[in-house]
Amino acid sequence: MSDEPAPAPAANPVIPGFHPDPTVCRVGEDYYLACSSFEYFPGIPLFHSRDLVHWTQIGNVLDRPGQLRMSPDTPSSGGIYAPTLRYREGRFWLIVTNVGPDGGNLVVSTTDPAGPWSDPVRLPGVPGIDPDLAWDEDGTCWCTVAGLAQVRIDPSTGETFGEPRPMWSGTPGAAAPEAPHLYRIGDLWYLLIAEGGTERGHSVSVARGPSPSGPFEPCPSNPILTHRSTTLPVQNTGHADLVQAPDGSWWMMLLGVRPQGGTPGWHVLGRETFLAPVSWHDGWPVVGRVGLELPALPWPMVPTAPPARRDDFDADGLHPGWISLRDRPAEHYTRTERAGWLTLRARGSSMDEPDVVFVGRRQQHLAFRAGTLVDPAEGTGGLAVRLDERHHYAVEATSTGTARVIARVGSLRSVVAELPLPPGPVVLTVRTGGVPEPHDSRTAPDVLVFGVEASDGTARDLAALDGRYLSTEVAGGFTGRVVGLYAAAGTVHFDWFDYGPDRP
Ligand code: 6LW
Repeated sequence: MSDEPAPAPAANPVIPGFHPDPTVCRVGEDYYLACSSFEYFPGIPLFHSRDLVHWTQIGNVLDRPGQLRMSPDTPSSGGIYAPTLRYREGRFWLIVTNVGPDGGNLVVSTTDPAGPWSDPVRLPGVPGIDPDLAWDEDGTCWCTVAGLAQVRIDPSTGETFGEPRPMWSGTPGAAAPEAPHLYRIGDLWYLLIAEGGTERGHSVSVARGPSPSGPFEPCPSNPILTHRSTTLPVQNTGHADLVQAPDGSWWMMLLGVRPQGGTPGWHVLGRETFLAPVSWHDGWPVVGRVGLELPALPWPMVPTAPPARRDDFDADGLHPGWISLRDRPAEHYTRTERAGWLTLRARGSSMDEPDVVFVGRRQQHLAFRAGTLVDPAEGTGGLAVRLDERHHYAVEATSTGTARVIARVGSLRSVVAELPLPPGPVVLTVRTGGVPEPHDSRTAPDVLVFGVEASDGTARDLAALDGRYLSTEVAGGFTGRVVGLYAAAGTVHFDWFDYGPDRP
């Protein structure tokens, strides 16, 4: 496996992999964007860009237990949903819902989006999910939520003023009016929403009115964006936010998916973040089809350094792209026990358990390759591709000298391959492999090939598993695949982890 860096993305999706519900704001020449993170900790990845195309993760908004506590009772696809990120008078504000025990809506703020962000201010008077923040000329802060309903709030104290009031809630008969974002544009207030549900029927609609509370008149050409009933490569387009560039042009960041294989089309990377240009006609925003190519930009691109393919675990702390399940206590995830290694100490006994010690990164490429050097002398652990507790594949090494591949699909769990190992550290690998012929309506989206490279030079593939079972169409939920390291028993040391696009 090479240390060659992966190329920075210059195509849609501009933030590939499980990065749904994008929310964006601009300050001067700088754009900032946040996404949902669900059961993973730290919560809410925060990105920076200078051109709306090249995004670099500069932190996570909820990165300490004082801001975000998720117990094993927070289900997968519970936790942190759909934030709104806004800037006002020198401060960044982010409002979000924690769905689960001890949850609810909360606000955090900062002067530096890279962090630290404040402790959360809770909003017990704000119901539901997908909260939005907008300030009018008098400084009144309007919070609009899925459903739709609206209430005035003080985001610095969490106080609400009056009861939430129902308002324009999308196209009559359309499912799930949600993801509201309210903007003052010119003399009018625009209310952008998603409707139709976050699956193939997803769409973006808009209404406008004279004040932040309406009354709102729907756009005659709603939905202004949907890919429903098409065979376009990007599907489920919706949950959008608008941003204006310094040159006055308007842009939309939205979520979409890339289904692969036969019917019904399986998407395995979760909902990804796409960029689309917006034009205005008769005072309404117009969005074209969202493709895999980049829209033409009226400014030069500002590429950023590509991410390193290998993490040697030599730096202090973990890169902000590393995510754990629900929490990351130092006694279970440590960099100090063996210098230059990541040490995981088991808690849950397998990837089936909600409290398993797991740390991974989002799968961001349809074809990828990953590997790790693991020392299993004191425990059992390995390399997993995870959708949730009930949908994951893994290759692991045991202290008793075995490598094995485990497949968990729904209520079925199986050891699908086993191999005796010579003593010592071992390289565990996973990559996407070719999908077997014939290609027809039942063709898999991809195949995941798990392998081992032992210290005596033996290298072999142990199992090739159908990727459809690690897709949202099979598992349900709101997330995508995460590739990472886990401990199932004892203490397990990892010297490095590689991840990158697979190139033939
Ligand atoms: C989110 C809702 C949605 O709260 O899915 O696609 C939900 N839109 O707005 C979870 O991401």
